[in-house]
Amino acid sequence: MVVTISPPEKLDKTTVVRGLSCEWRGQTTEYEGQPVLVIENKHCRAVIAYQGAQVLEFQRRGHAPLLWLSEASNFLPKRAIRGGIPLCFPWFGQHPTDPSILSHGFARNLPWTLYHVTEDDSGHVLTFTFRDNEETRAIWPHAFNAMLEIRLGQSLELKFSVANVDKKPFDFTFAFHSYFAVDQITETKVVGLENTPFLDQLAPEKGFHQLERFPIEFHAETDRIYQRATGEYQIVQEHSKQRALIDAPDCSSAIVWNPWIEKTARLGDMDKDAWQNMLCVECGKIGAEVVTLGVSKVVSFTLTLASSFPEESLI
Ligand code: TA6
Repeated sequence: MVVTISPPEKLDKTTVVRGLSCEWRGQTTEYEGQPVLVIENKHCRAVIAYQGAQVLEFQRRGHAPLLWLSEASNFLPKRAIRGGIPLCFPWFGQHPTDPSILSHGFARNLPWTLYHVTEDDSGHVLTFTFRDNEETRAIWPHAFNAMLEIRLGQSLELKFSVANVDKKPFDFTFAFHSYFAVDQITETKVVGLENTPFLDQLAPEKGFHQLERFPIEFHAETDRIYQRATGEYQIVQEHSKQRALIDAPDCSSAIVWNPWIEKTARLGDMDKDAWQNMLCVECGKIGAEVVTLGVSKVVSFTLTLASSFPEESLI
């Protein structure tokens, strides 16, 4: 049975949304000033920040946490939260024309609205919305509606949609900037990007001509952009049997990032050794794979993440 619930206007600290086994924790110390929503159902537990509609935590019952969240992240309003799944939109990386403007766009820095929630036996679907406003138009002069549907069940599914409500077409790039929890980065591999051309952001002069025939291993700072990628990857850990399965069929760009020691120290919102337990495998449309959206057109991109053991397959 599907139950559709429109969240109450005013939520105080412990409001239980009718019919939903979730609890609004509001301004608890736990996430230092950032309002978050904690959802618990028979399949999983998840935490979502209203800022950026950012999934901060996801854990399937009986599994280890899938996502990594920096214990040193700041949760100040409008500051990017380090961890979970930030949504980079409407540009990935540096601003197209002005490098002094926010890296990775503004969607992750601003509050989204919880539009509605559905609940059925397979879990919950939370729908968040975000639309252009004076602040966004000042740095990106376009009218748009964005929506993020987050399905919380045995797997975590995100569907990001953008509608062009402007009078002219516009271009954007975007990425699901997912942070995965790993036991030890030096004993972790990424499978699925073999023989895919990549740009090493640490040696951009080499261009998109680099290829690797084997799964990616980590022995130093890694920051790579892949194009014409399949969208289907696995994170495999030597000791833990648990794998992370990633499926983003509409995303032909992939980014693989680990800041290692020095960059971690420079970032300032990660503990000194935290680089050993996190890995970003991101999916989107970036660089030359920019999206051009016509007037009154809508485009959607999906991402499905799951933790899985070899004997199980979810995707
Ligand atoms: O996705 C990889 C990357 O672009 C890296 O170059 C690194 O800067 C990372 O994103 C983090 O960016 P942020 O703006 O969150 O500090």
